[in-house]
Amino acid sequence: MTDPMAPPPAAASARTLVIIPTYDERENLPGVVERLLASAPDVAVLIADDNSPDGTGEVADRLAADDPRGRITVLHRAGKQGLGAAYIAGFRWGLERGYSVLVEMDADGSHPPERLPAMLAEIDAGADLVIGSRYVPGGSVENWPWQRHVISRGGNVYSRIMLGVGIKDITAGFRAYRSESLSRLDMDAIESKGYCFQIDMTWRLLNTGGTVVEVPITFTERTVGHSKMSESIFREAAVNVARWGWEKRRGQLRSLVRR
Ligand SMILES: Nc1nc2c(ncn2[C@@H]2O[C@H](COP(=O)(O)OP(=O)(O)O)[C@@H](O)[C@H]2O)c(=O)[nH]1
Ligand SMILES: [Mg+2]
Repeated sequence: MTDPMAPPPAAASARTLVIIPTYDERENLPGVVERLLASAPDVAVLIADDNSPDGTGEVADRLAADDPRGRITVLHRAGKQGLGAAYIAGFRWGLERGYSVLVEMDADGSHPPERLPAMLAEIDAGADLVIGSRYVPGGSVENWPWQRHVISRGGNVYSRIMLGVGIKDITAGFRAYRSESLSRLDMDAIESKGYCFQIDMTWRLLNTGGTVVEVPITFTERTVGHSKMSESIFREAAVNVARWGWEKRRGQLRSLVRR
């Protein structure tokens, strides 16, 4: 029998770790962390810095020291190893410490932390992965040149067709994962570095039976610093997505032939 005096079970969102990877974001980071803690005061924050040459690591240390509630930790990593590696290190750190929800958020201000409570509500409602989506009704992108729109939209349409999934914004980087579902994925096998990391994680989650919900956000391109998006990142995504789509269809064909 349950103890009538026991407190009600805490919402999953009460044990949330927000992981913020940084590389040369000293001017952006303080404002983003301030907005985040104003929108979701009970979360813990892990800043994963790859020894940024501009001193972002020290800025992060100062933010951690100045937070009266001790909510901020800094993971100092040896050097630039890409977004995917920083997130995997952050996920491991969070899983070891028993957080029930792990959130990915950029440091450049493009992901609105004000939408995090709506995203965490979907985790509480049962989703395994919640994507802060630019391409569902109510979502949008601000301050992008037309070329960037074409690449992002094109990448999503390409992934939908190749992988045969209905997710509108599979490359999005503002996400919340239920830890239980994340811990089932073989993170050692992930080699994707750039955007592909987001697609890779989603694809693995779907293949383990996980559910995905998209919550609309307004994505606002950074005004300070520069994007680390490059042609090699783009190529990595194009090649891997084609390969995963092919492997899936080959598997389907084989099982048809066997029948
Ligand atoms: N730790 C770490 N963070 C990175 C690395 N590359 C990018 N980031 C961070 O990942 C986030 C997204 O990167 P950004 O350059 O804005 O990519 P974009 O939004 O796709 O243009 C930002 O917070 C970056 O500082 C990296 O190699 N290591
Ligand atoms: Mg960005």
